[in-house]
Amino acid sequence: METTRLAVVSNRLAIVVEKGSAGEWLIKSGSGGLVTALGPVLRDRGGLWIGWLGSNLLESLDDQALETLLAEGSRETGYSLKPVELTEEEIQKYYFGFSNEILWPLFHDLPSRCNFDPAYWEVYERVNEKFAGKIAENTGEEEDYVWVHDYQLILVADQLKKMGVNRHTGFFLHIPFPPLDGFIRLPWRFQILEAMLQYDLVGFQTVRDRRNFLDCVRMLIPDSKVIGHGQVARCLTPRREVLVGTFPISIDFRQFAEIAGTREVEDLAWIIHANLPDRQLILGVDRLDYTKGIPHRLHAFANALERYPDLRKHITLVQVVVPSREDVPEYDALKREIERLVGEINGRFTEVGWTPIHYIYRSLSRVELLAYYRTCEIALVTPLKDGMNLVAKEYCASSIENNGVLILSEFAGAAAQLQNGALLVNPYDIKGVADAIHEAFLMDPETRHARMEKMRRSIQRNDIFHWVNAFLRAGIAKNLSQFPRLELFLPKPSPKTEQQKSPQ
Ligand code: ADQ
Repeated sequence: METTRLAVVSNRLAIVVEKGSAGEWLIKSGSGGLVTALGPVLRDRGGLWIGWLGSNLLESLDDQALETLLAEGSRETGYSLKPVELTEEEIQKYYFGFSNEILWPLFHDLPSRCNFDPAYWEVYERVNEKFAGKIAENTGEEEDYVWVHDYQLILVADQLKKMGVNRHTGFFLHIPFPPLDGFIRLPWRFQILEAMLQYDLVGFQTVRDRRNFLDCVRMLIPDSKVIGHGQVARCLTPRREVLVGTFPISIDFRQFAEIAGTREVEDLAWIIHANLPDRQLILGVDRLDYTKGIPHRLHAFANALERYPDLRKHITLVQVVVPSREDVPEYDALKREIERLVGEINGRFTEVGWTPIHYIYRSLSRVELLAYYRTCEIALVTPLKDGMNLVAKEYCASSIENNGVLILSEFAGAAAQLQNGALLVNPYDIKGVADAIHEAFLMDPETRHARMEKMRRSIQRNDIFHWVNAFLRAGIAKNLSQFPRLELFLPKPSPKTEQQKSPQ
């Protein structure tokens, strides 16, 4: 296992290329959890990252200048970077089209938002073939393990086979996998399902997602069966044997906890609270996306202010929205809806010295983000559906005094792991979320401490490095022993959310 080289393939490359103030090109390492986790692994065993540079700005760069930039990037990251170039049409139809207008809403159980434009499929296939070509050029059958990431690249293993190229392959889906009823609406359902079965290992975030996938295989592929019930099972179809596993992604817990404890974060956390004094702060942090349930959350917050007058003047919602896909009309409409609701709620409830919602629309620096995590007494993480949701885990890791309360959607992948410490809510249940806000507001320090400690322990044990090792152990070493059984979350009736116990 130790000698196998790793080739990571994702839509975006692990670096960001930007233009500096003097018009020069600058290269920076990507900052997401995946880059942090895979960086050391790629450096240690040697490896490469294949992906799109994510920018059309590069059209103005000649080949020689691009080579120099990538060589510089490789020196900085410690592994090779192999860019896949996409044309404008490919970006529109493969990325904005098939990936973001079909797979994204369908896999998040929002089929009414899908635009099943037939022109998208052809380009999705073509771009996946392009990625497969890049893999074929840069890797070998014996020495490399090819680890493909996410819904943009489902067809890569299939395309490799169509080219007659044999590779050891693994695939990880970062977003949810839908139940059969949703999945079968996809006009290309058989192609997508068959393509997923061309990998040697397919990984999902949760037991729920894997179960949905296996249900689809059982129902749509005759004579298929599943052997084993643990974290990694074998799926047998008449033509293939594929390992199918559950690997909940995580964060670099230690790094978050360490940075949260620095002087810089502490000072900023203090300044934030000093400017919003004598109240508890509830934090919402989301990329601008309709799956994150931001309007539902704002309605729930207004409902809480209306039904629980003790919250007024004693609580402020800090809602941070990170700009994303802004040139897509649907996202622009969502932004306007959020801003209208924030204005309406502030207009309705503001009193002298207190504005209920503090709204921020921009990307935050790491220090700012951690200062908000650290200083807010409550986090409100209520996506309508989410593969995992790293914000929930980052909030807990940064709560180094164990005094934060996490209110978490039942439909976030993180709910299965954090169900013993978080207040779980159904994001569609406006009154239920409002009740949870009030419960969090009143929660005594001992209960907060006990709940947060449980969650932090679990995230620390199952951090991002554990995730990488588990996937590679199953994928490369094919070692299926010692994988614990993972938890599934199922809602139960709770006395706290019974309608008659809360004010009307
Ligand atoms: P995302 O949908 O992007 O990821 P999430 O898991 O919440 O969602 O991660 C968001 C990331 O952005 C976090 O790491 C967070 O620190 C960062 N971020 C948030 N707000 C920020 C801000 N204001 N400024 C700067 N950075 C900010 C997809 C899936 C998820 C899955 C991940 C990983 O949709 O379900 O958890 O992949 O697999």
